[in-house]
Amino acid sequence: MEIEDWSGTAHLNALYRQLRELGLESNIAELDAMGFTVLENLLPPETVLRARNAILRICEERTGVKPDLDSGEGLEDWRLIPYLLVRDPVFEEILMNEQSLALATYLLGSRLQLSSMTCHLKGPSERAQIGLHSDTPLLDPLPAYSNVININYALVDYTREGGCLAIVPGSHKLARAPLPSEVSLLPGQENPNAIPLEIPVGSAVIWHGNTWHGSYPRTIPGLRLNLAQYMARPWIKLQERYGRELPQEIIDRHRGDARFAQIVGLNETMGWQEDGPAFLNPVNAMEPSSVGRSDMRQR
Ligand SMILES: O=C(O)CCC(=O)C(=O)O
Ligand SMILES: [Fe+2]
Repeated sequence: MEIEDWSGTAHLNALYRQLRELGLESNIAELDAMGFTVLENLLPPETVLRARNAILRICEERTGVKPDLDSGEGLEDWRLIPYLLVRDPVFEEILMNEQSLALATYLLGSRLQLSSMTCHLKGPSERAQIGLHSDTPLLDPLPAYSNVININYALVDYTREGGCLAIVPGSHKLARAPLPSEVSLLPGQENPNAIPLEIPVGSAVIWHGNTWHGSYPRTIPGLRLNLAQYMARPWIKLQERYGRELPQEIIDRHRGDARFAQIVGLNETMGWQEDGPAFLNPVNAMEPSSVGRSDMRQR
């Protein structure tokens, strides 16, 4: 059927038409029914390579150790490498991917924001699992709609023995986080409803904020690299500091891009101080060149 400008779905009509044009209608059906969907081969190999190199470089800068991609030497557990957006332009490119953003917007609404961009860098270990959990913080029961979402980019081929992402299909409808007895992905104790996402490098998995997920231990040599682009409705507390904390050179690179400004919270109106919000106090208005250095000057 044709999607028209119906008033009852005013927030959805244009987005639905965009999703259809992008060929993503079955992905939204999968998100609604199963709580997750896969976009195969979304990132070109050259982008994957740049992201991978950047993560290993950042890991070395922060920890003094650069684990070996092929052998895994230097990392016998998993380690979170956070706050990637500000450390290499390749992450800005991935953030603005049209397909994944369209699906994220379907789940979170047009005012979605980036909460964090991290890598769960995993080396060989029998025990280094990330147990099953839901990414929605501090809500019990969980609401039917998504308050947060995650886009998990495979920066190496994902296999079960390689420590790939695990998901429990349909768990978004349970409206609760897993019990301690349901979280394990370790051999012999695995939640029987969990499935491995065995997908080629460059693919992305997107899930509803309630969906139970985690990742298996890596039992073969080498590293498992992901890129977790965690996004939230704007009233959820964000994990990393963007907005006016972003380096000026990143702001300059995206000058005039209203969508980027929205996603990294350059127009964030909350968090004012004694002078109150600028939209109530024109004295606070600043030059456009200071976009991103102030919370509310762009209105
Ligand atoms: O290891 C993984 O890929 C899962 C990461 C995860 O739980 C998350 O990004 O919320
Ligand atoms: Fe998670």
